[in-house]
Amino acid sequence: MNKILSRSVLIAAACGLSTTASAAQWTMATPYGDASFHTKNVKQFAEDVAEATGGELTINVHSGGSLVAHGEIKPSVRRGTIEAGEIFLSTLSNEDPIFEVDTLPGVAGSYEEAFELWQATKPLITELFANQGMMPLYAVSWPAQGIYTDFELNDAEQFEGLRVRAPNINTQRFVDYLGGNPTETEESDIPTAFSTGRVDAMITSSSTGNSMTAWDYVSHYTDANLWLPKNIVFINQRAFDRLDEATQEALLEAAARAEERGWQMSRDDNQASLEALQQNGITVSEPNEEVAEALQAAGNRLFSAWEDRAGEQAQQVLEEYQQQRQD
Ligand code: PCA
Repeated sequence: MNKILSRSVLIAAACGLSTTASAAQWTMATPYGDASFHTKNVKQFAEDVAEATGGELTINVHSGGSLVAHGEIKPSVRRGTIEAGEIFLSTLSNEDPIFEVDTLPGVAGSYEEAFELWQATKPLITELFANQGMMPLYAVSWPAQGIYTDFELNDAEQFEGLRVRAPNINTQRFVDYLGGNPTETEESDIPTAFSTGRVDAMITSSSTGNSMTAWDYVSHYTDANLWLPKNIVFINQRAFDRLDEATQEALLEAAARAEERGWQMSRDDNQASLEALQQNGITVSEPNEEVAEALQAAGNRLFSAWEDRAGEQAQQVLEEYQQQRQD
């Protein structure tokens, strides 16, 4: 054994690694906590990768924004400070309107449609990530978004002046159009936002309401089926290129499985979360006609504002998706 090799074997032994000295250790950051099904899925993905590569690649997942704040995850992966990240895709809307096409009402209102929309937008999204030296691995939808309030929402006037927590800019616009006062708040900051009285209500999914114990702050969930927004998991391209071919293949294969598993987890978690909300005393109902009309009107405005902002490419992708749906 030559000197350099014997040294790296020694280092590997010192680090407790049972694999070869060339084994890669990746760092991954996600803003979502361990109670989220997305985080459970990505941790399973990391385990699958370690197993399939015999430890040639290990991915250490740092959840709940503990290592990198949400807004810094993509820049960090781009720079290569960390190798992998997960984010709420629509938070990239200031870069390109295609990223927020899954937070528009009336575009995809079911899991089937949301998945088709992902397939339709994937090539352009992949290209935009590639332009910045990154590669998407998979994307998984949250359950449909609805509205949490501490009163029964039965009148559109109730939105007037209501301080509503929203997870992205488009949802803030939506709240604004309804007459409310939107505040962008990270999922992990939801408890503080309510307990300090910064917000009265929030827009999110059954899943986030459940994992953030919404019953501590609100009493009603209006299951409005607004839209099904996605998280995306992506990596630094150079880090990928440094892996040998077999490891690359194993990684991509595990990612494909994570995507499939994740969409199913989302459906299951939606059911389980709706039950958990009710068991903990939250009244779950669909919007009444008047509220539904107000949501529809705000949604229409949101959609036309998006069309005005969207470039030709993004509009074309949406048209192709809509065309496919009609066929
Ligand atoms: N949960 C995340 C994003 C959408 C969702 O359902 C959140 O509210 O921050």
